[in-house]
Amino acid sequence: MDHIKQKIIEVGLPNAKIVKQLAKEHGDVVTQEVTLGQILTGMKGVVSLLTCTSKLDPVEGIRFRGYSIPELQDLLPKAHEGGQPLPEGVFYLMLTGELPSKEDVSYISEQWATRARGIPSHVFDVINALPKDAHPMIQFNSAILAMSTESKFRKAYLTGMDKKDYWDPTYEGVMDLLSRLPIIAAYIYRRVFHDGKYIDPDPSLDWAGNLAHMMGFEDPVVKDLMRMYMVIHSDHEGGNVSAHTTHLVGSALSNPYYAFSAGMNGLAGPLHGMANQEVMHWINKMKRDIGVEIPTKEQIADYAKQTLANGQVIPGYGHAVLRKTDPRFSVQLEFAEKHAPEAPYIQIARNIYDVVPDILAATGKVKNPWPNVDAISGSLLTTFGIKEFQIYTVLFGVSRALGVLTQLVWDRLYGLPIERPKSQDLAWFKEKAGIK
Ligand code: CMX
Repeated sequence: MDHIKQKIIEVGLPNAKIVKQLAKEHGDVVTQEVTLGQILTGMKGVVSLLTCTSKLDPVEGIRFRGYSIPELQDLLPKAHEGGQPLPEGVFYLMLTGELPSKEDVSYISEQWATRARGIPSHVFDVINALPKDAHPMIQFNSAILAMSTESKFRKAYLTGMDKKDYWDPTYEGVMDLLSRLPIIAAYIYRRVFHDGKYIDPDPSLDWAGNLAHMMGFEDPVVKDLMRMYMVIHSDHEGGNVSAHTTHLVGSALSNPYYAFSAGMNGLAGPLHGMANQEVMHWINKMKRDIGVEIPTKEQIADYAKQTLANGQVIPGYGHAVLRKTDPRFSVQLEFAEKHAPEAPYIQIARNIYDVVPDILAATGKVKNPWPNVDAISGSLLTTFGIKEFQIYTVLFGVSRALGVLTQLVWDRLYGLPIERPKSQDLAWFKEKAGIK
């Protein structure tokens, strides 16, 4: 048995026992009261999920199995001295709860390079059947669904396996899926934006370095940017739309491809993962409307106020949980300051950061006026040559797979049941509020 599976068994089975014990012997413990307001504003703050891969603190930001992003930059193995951590490392950490060695990370890189070879040809036929101008997320999500013909979970399930072993074929499917996503993403990118001139994977490269290579980027800085992008977007605990959807659909024992593609349909919403594209739309429209290359802070402030007056959101700002600048924003700004501080889009992103929080705070209703991960990711990618912003959410999706699919393995290890919250009609809400 592969050593990662062995590790999952060692760590996972005792925890799975505890989860069962909690549900059975402590099921009547009251954890919190839920208000009408919470139910009607998207269940914010209502603890209703068990997720161990990462935890989001409103002020401090995300921690992966207890480690902050700066800590991970120190502790995870890198492709080269002084570079960014490898996404293989954060995957290992989320999956096993332990920091990986260099060998663990190389093992995962090799596993993914080998498994990537198995994409059936009909997956590319499905992509090619779509119009080239279909949004890349439509192409990406369709390809993921088309790959579910390969589901090892489905095959194992049909043989009538014991439910305590569900996690095993789920893990196999997750490893297959993760290995193939960069190829699918790069294929869509080259199909849509580079006349279908495809570039073969280089099996000697790491997962994210290979993605940059297959997209057509050989600059070591771009490869490092891709590694950072893949690490920081990988997970944001369990309640965000892409994670929660993957979990919910997976709770019906749908195979990992079904569950993940459902999550990706949620990521494609402009309030979630497609905000990175929306930010670039907003910036470019502002440049066009004002007629300058780099709007001043005053021009940005006026434009932001106009956006709000038009009843629109300022993309890249605000968050359902965070109440401070997102550390995923800060780490990207740091990268930009190091490699391209004077690039026009970096100057614009910095100027927006200087003026927009005060404007949002002044509305009195925005709970978090600070930038989230999407406020600068597009500006950074554009600066380094990945200018086609319709691909940004696909890249987010490739990264998010690391977290939500790890969560799915753990859902199956814990034996979590089908999810089924209760709904009520308006009469129930009125009665609770004492409205006649
Ligand atoms: N611009 C304008 N208004 C905003 C705003 C923003 N950036 N962020 C919040 N608001 C508004 C909300 O629309 C809401 O208005 P109404 O009361 O009129 O409906 C009010 O402020 C209160 O909202 P909130 O409780 O602060 O925020 P929510 O938890 O409801 O929503 C989010 C969170 C992210 C959807 C919201 O901040 C937003 O729309 N931001 C812009 C889109 C964005 O960047 N999304 C990416 C988030 C990160 C990710 O998931 O990838």
